[in-house]
Amino acid sequence: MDINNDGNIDVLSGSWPGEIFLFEGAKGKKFKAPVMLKNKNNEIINPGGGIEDRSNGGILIRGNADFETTDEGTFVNYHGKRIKNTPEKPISISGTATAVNAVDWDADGDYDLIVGNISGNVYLVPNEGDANKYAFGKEEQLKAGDELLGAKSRAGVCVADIDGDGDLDLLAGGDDGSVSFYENTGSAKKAKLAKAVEIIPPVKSQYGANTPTEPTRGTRSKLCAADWNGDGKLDLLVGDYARLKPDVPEPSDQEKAEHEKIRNELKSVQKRYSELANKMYGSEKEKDPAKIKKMREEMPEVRSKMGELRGKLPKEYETHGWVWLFLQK
Ligand SMILES: [Ca+2]
Ligand SMILES: [Ca+2]
Ligand SMILES: [Ca+2]
Ligand SMILES: [Ca+2]
Repeated sequence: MDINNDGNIDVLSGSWPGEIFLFEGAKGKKFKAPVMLKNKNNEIINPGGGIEDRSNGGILIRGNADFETTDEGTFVNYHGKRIKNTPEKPISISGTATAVNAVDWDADGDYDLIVGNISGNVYLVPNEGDANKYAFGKEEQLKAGDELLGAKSRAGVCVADIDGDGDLDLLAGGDDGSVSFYENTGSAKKAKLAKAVEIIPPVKSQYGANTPTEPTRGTRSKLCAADWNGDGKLDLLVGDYARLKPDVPEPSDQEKAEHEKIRNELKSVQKRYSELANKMYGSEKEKDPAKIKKMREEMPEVRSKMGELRGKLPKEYETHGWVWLFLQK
């Protein structure tokens, strides 16, 4: 899609924190460094994200935020703000896991954004500018039927005219691997989505000894509609998050004994890690600055040791992102 109509294709991406990243196209099929997309009030767009005061007295930030530990304490940097983490107001950080589509939702000639997030909510971010210069307005949550659209969590949205009647419909992939269809029963200029119809069923995740040995459909469906076989009907490509048992020979008895030893060592290192984390950030907070300084030095060593030991153990599973093709009948 060319979001600013300058003849260069641009790329938009949702993210785990939830901000929408624009990779603006430049000449020669190059892309500029990504920037977080802002609305016309100069606010960074992250539907469902932001700062929330929690009932336990703490603060939850859903978005692109980082902890920074200094001698003055721990801070969180978020959208240019610096917030102190205190025992009275502890800060936690999470994300909204957005998936974004740029489509002309109201058929007025410019790209609007349709954004799904981890809560299963789907938002319209209307473009109140024009095809050459976007200016995004306030997001609004879409409805399906007469109620707010509440897809299954991790709404992997895809907007396209699925039924070929001239208006844009919505598809939402779910955390459970399912795909739901929301037919547009309004018009191209004024969309009205019907209630969800599940068109691809959920999958059952298999763990441990049941981890699949062949590629098997996974969870967190992410969608793309395209006419794959050129019959005039849009087909569906579904990306996933799946597990697969690694194709490696059974370890020998000697290897098994060695693995057991490593697992035990790993357990004790993990225990030390929890102790440190608890004393640095958790309920048993250490007050002595000298001790805190020492722990801050030990933490990365312990973390790196855990990584080293894990690397020596055989993997129980590999994660994959398969892509599945569903042809429209
Ligand atoms: Ca462009
Ligand atoms: Ca539009
Ligand atoms: Ca349609
Ligand atoms: Ca087709």
